[in-house]
Amino acid sequence: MSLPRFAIVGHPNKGKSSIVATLAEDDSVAISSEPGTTKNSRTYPMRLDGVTLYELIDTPGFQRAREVLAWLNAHDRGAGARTDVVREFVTQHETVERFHDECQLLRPILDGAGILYVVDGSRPYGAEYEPEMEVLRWTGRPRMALINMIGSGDHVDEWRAALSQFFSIVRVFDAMHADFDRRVDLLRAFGAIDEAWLAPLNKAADALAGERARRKAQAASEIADLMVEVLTATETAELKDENADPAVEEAARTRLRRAVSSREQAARRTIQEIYHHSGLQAREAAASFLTEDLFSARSFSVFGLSSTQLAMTAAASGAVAGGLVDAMLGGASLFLGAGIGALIGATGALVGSDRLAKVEVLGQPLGGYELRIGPITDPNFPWVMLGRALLHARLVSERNHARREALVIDAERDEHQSDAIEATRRRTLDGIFRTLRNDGAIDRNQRQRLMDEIAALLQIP
Ligand SMILES: Nc1nc2c(ncn2[C@@H]2O[C@H](COP(=O)(O)OP(=O)(O)OP(=O)(O)O)[C@@H](O)[C@H]2O)c(=O)[nH]1
Ligand SMILES: [Mg+2]
Repeated sequence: MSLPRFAIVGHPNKGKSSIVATLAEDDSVAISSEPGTTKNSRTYPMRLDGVTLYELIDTPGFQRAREVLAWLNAHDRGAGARTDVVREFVTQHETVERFHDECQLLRPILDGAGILYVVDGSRPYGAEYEPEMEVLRWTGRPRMALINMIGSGDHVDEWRAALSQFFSIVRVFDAMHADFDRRVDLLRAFGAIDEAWLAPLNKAADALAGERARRKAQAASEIADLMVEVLTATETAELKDENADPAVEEAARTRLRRAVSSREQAARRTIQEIYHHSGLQAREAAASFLTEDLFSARSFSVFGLSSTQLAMTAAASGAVAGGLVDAMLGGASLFLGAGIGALIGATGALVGSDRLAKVEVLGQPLGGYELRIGPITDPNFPWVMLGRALLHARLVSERNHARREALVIDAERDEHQSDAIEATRRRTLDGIFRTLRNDGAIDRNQRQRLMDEIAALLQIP
């Protein structure tokens, strides 16, 4: 079975590379508003589990289509020989600088790639595109036209009329926003114009659908691991005697906060890798809620539960007594939600760090004393952690690989995001969080339930 290969061709600066990035799920493809960004053809495979499903070939834009067409016409030997004439053109001009771009884009087509011709439907159609389409017709290869919408104008109808003179299939395809279903549709449509690729492209479409479900399960599993680890995290420090040393305690507290934050970062990287967005880390915006310090009052107010919901969840799951025990043991208050409310004015302030985590001084079997900080007992902490992880995973899963701007989320108007979690789910999760906090572990069934609840909350199809 031959591997489906597509050459993405067209005028310079019309979104060819953006379409390659989208269809190959590759966020490393060079894209810019500067015409002539792509200088040479390059193949990007779409791989799943080490198997290549199809290949996309990014190409430079046409520069001298009119001259190429004139040459082809001058050498015409009838319809049956046109592919050969195009091949002769490329062979004779491959080292000629002025036809560099044309040879680069025609070569993969002559070598068997299908054609995806890209135009910008937000700009008017013009006769200057005709030589390009005519040259492509001369190759005799299966071809489809894609109308990409870069700006706000709408010239789709005139484009459709012109393109259908040269292409049997014409589609509007938004390079930057095409979601999963649109991409799969496009693959299946191409299968319809090239019989040899019908089976492999349908297989690729099915593999992508399976992959989507697998990624969601992987993301939920990673977030479940994150929750288990951060809710049981502790730090220890040696003490000179049985009296807690405030400086030692503060240092240990800082280490605990840092450890939890870096575990969160690691989970984000894992999720970005799952969704083929490894390049995203470098593009995280500074002024985003996702980069807000995990322990800041603002982070707690945006992602956590409101004090009312915190109290109701605890009451509903019979945790009031437990909460009071927590409060006595660890100094955390069940109603800290209310305290956080009061802190919100002080943006950037860390949530009452003296109340955040359990503090114990432990005698050591071989003598001496140890200070232990953690686990974090603040009842809102799991909701903040979960809320941040869910939002990040959702944004990453939806993100198109042609986007080059930072991952930003303005959640300012969306306070207490965890309040939106449905009551029964919240009760289930609350039970799991409390087990983790109190026992330092959960059993396999609870781990599975935690993962299932997270998968349901991810809102990823
Ligand atoms: N808003 C919007 N912008 C787009 C879309 N597709 C491409 N662009 C932008 O258009 C510009 C050109 O995109 P590229 O994908 O680099 O275009 P190209 O055809 O590969 O360009 P060359 O390699 O220079 O021929 C970039 O700034 C893209 O971000 C789209 O669907 N919507
Ligand atoms: Mg390009």
